[in-house]
Order: sequence, then structure tokens, then C-alpha cells
Amino acid sequence: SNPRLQRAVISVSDKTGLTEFVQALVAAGVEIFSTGGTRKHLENAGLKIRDVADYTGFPEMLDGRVKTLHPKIFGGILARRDHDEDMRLTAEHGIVSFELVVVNLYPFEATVAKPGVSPEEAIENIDIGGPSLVRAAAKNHAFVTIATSPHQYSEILAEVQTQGGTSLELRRKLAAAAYAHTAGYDAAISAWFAKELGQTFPPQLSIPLLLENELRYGENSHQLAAIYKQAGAKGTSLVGAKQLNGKELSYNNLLDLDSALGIVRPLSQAACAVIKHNNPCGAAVGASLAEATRKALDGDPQSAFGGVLAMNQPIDLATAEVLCTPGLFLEAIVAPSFEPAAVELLKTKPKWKANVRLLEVGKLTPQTATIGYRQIEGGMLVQQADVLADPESEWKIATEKKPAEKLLNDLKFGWAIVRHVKSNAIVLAKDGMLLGCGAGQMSRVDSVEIAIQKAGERGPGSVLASDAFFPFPDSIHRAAAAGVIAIIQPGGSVKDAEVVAACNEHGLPMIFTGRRHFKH
Ligand code: 93A
Repeated sequence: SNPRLQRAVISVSDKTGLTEFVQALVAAGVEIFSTGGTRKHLENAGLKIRDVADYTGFPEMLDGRVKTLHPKIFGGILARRDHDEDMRLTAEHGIVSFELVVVNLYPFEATVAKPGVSPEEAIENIDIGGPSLVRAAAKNHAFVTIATSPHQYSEILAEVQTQGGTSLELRRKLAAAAYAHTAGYDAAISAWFAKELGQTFPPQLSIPLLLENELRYGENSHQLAAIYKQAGAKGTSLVGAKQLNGKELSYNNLLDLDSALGIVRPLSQAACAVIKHNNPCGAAVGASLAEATRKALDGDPQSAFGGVLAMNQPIDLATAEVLCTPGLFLEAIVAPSFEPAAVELLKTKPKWKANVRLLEVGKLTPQTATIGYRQIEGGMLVQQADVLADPESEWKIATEKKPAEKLLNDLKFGWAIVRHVKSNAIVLAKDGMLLGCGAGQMSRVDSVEIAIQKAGERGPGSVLASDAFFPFPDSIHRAAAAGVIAIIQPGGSVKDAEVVAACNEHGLPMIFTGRRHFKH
């Protein structure tokens, strides 16, 4: 049977929804004990609240560093109600029992996220009594209910109002959530310390992640999935983006949208990227966003069907009109913002109605994820993200022929795109537009072949970018035959001399960037 809920300890920083919750508890006959700020807040709402300090006979001290850390509080939470000796001892010491603990912690993450916060202020926001209350109540969940988030109030209340107390099932569920809460809290503190120490790598591996949402399913419908938010994450991201239209985002949508954003994020001109299966099948820059979008969709119109798009500028009506190309179906579009007229048009385009997912993420900031994680069986691989921009000052012309000045923009563009393509990666680009992409092949020359085939008759006059060196000169001969007029690649193969000789033979200029960009 559910133990009757008689007394609660309430000590919260986030007072959202608290007054209504406590009013209902009081109405259900629960006696409330609170710390200074919480008590004032509730008394201002006209509620009768007992003061923790009065009860313990010990004042809050050290500027609040010691408020609830007292045996009369912890004994009342931790006593095993079915142990005679526990009950005898608590009674002997004038300790009352608490069946409910409501705590949320000092806002450490929000505090350290503030610009210019001092270490002293950060440290003062390390909660000690709060996590102790949470852990104690969760440990004794056989008898005690622990609430760590206002989202839990209604479920608790529903049981209290109908049954006088909570069910063991709910108490166990809340205990699990409570330990996740304190674990995330300590992870954030540890990450802050590491940052203060200037320690950026290897990172603190207790990544503070908070459950954001459950997803309908994972990569396939038989896989359960969820999305987590990195605590304290700054910058523009899909987590918490504003959805203006369309069905719920899927796991694959999120992965593809993130890749698409990754492509357009660093580009300074108006840009659009089209992603399918996590690889770009279109990407372009233009004088306007509408032009860039038109070029991105034209890169590979067949593959663009069912694609996911990202733009680096607000979507205006002209761009929305381009997106309404007859016969084109799009899964999702992410942009800094959408003009209302553009949203209207996209929503009413017959086939997409209520379907196309439109996401507003705000003005794009540079990538903030500096560390990448990849799970392997039994462990985890951790590396710095591939964020280094390759300065042109370090590029070297490897061939007799120099690339014409007007080709430099395309070479830069191709080099900016190829790092976002799964290795072995080859892209063909012309006039700020991706024309062909060979992705994820196990042999580089196969990727060259696919990129050429995708570019088709538009290939002549294009430039070719390769994410890593050519192990053999065969790719060069193939590119020259297709009409490629310049090449950019890292260099560094034992066969570089042969590769350069092949370029010279065809009169092709080639740049060595000196840095490889595998993406696996
Ligand atoms: O400084 S503390 O670690 N010392 C304590 O004994 C203590 N007990 C509760 N902080 C403590 N708390 C925290 O105070 C709670 O976790 C909550 O976040 C906050 C509520 O304080 P107030 O009721 O004064 O607003």
C-alpha cells in the first residue's frame, strides 16, 4: 500500500510551478518544511510553511552554505520505516519523517554560462545540500518520493490526490531520474573545472547530457531512439530549434540537417546544401539565397528528391518559390529564419502540406562542438572535431601550370565541400556549385568515376577536390578525360611524383593543401 504523504522538505532554486503544486499539497493535508528563499516565496503566496531552521534548531549559516545539512532533516528522510530501531532512534531524537523531498539545484550551468562570471561566483553555485537531499531521498525511495523537476509535479500530485501517497513504481522512476540529475550536475562542474585548468584534451568524459526528447525511432523503425541536449551548449544548433511546420523530426532528419548546417555554416556567401543519407547531393553559393538554392537543387535534381536542406540566410519568398519546383519533394529545411510569406508558400505547396519540416535555428554561429565521440564495442573513440580552416597561404602549386585566378573560387569551394563527404570523397564543382559527388567508396578512383558520372556533360570546365591524396595517377587520367581543368588535394602520397607528372602531361594545374580531411 502507498505510504500516506504527511510531510515534505522543499528547497528549490527554480520556482516554476511551485506555488500551485504546494497549494495542492497543503490542500491534501501535507505539512511543508522549507529553506529561506523557498519559504519566503511560498509565504508570499499566502501559504503556511515551516522553517527548516526552526525545526532543526540550527540557523542557516555561512551565507547559506549550510541550510539543510542536519541530522533532523537527513534522519527524517533516510530512516527505514520498517526498521523498528530506525524508528525508535529518530523518535528519541525528535526527528520527524519526510515522505516527499522537492529539490532542484543551484543553477550552476546557467551561472558559468554568463559572460565574465568569476570563479568565486561559480563556486558559490556548487550546490552541496541539494544533491545530498536528492540522493538521500532517492536512496530511500522505498518510502520517500523525490522530485527534481517541475515537470514531475503533476504526476506526483495526481497520485497524492487519488491515493494519499505515491506508488512504489513512481518513486522508483523518480529515483532513477534523481541520480541522472545529480550525475549531470557534477559532470557540468567537472567540465567547468577542466576548462578553468585549460585542459581541453582529453576531455572530461562525463559529458553532461540532458534528455531533450524521445524520437519516434532511430535509423530504422525497430530501433528506439532519443535526443539529448548537451548541458550549457551555446551556439546555433538543431537541439531546441523552433519547428514552424511539419511532422516530428526523425533521427535521420536530425543527422542530415546537422550535416547540411555544417556545410553552410562556415560559408560567407549565401549558401544552400542538400543532404541525402548524410552526404551532400547539392551545395552552392550565389549572389542571393534564391540563386544558391536553385544551383544546389540543380546539382543533382534526381537525388534532391526527399532531401534535407540547410541555408545560411533567412528564407525569403524568392527562395521559397525556388523550393516549390514542381515534382520536388523535400523532407526538411533548416535556416536561420523564415519570412512569414515564405512559410505560407511552403506550407500550401500541395504535396508538402503539413509535411515539410521547417526549422528556425537563429543566426548561424561558428561550430562549437570541438570534440567528437564515436562509440565502438566496449569503448569510445574521442577526437577533436575537424574544424581547422586550411589557410590558402599554406597551399602549394604542385604542377607546372598555375590555376587561373578565376578558378581559385571554385577550388576553395570544392575544398570547403569535400570534407563533408564520406571518404573516399571526390567532388566536382563549377561556378560555386557542386556538380558531382563520389562518396564512401572503398577505392578512390571509384569515387572519381561516380563524381564524373554525376556531373555528366556539365563536367568539362569543372574543378576536382579530393579529401585525401591519390594513391595512383589513374584518377588524374580519368579526370582529365572528363574535362576537369584543375585539381585540389592534400598531397602526401609516395606516388605524388607520378600523380604530378600525370597532371603535367594533361596540362592540369594541381594544388596541394597539406591537410587531409577524411570523414568516416
Ligand atoms: O549551499 S547549499 O549547498 N547548503 C545546503 O545545506 C542546502 N540545502 C538546500 N545549498 C542548499 N540547498 C539548495 O538551496 C537547494 O538545492 C536549492 O537549490 C536552494 C534553495 O534555497 P532557498 O530556499 O533559500 O531559495
